[in-house]
Amino acid sequence: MLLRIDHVGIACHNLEEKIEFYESTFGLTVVSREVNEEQGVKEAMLHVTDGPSGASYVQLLEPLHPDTAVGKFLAKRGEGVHHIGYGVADVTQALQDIAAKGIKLIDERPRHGSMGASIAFLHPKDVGGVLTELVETARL
Ligand code: MC0
Repeated sequence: MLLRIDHVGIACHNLEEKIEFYESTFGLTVVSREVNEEQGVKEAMLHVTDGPSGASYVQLLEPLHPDTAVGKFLAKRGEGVHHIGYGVADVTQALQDIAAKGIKLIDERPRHGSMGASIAFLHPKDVGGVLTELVETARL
């Protein structure tokens, strides 16, 4: 069901500073920047590698307001890994299959994600404390 690690989502206070860190330390390149009002984030995708089932990225996330998923996470835990995003071929089908195993979904239906992807989150309480995202890459 899981094709690859699509991205690692990292919560930060200052997106521009963190982009500069990942560029200068690891030589990564920003391939997309977006503001996602629904998710309450300003984010950047930095390309890591391409594999047979698609690309992998580091996703840097700065909250738009304190009262957002990432804002609350930063207040409670500080900067660090916020979620793992796995690539799937069909996010609606994957959600159905995972729900049938009794795992709590945050999203019953896919939402709009970075770079036109369809995304859905699974609750961290049912995934060993890991906020888990399913990502169906946009078709070109
Ligand atoms: C909260 N918890 C986490 C967590 N966030 N555990 C692991 N990883 C995280 N990132 C835990 C808390 O520690 C707490 O545990 C419990 O979940 C409830 O947390 P809360 O602070 O009371 O917050 P809630 O319940 O209001 O919301 C938590 C929840 C929320 C995960 C449901 O953050 C959510 O819906 N997230 C999905 C959307 C999201 O994260 N969007 C931002 C990225 P205790 O033990 O204290 O009860 S958007 C994105 O990434 C898009 C743009 C994309 O990829 O394309």
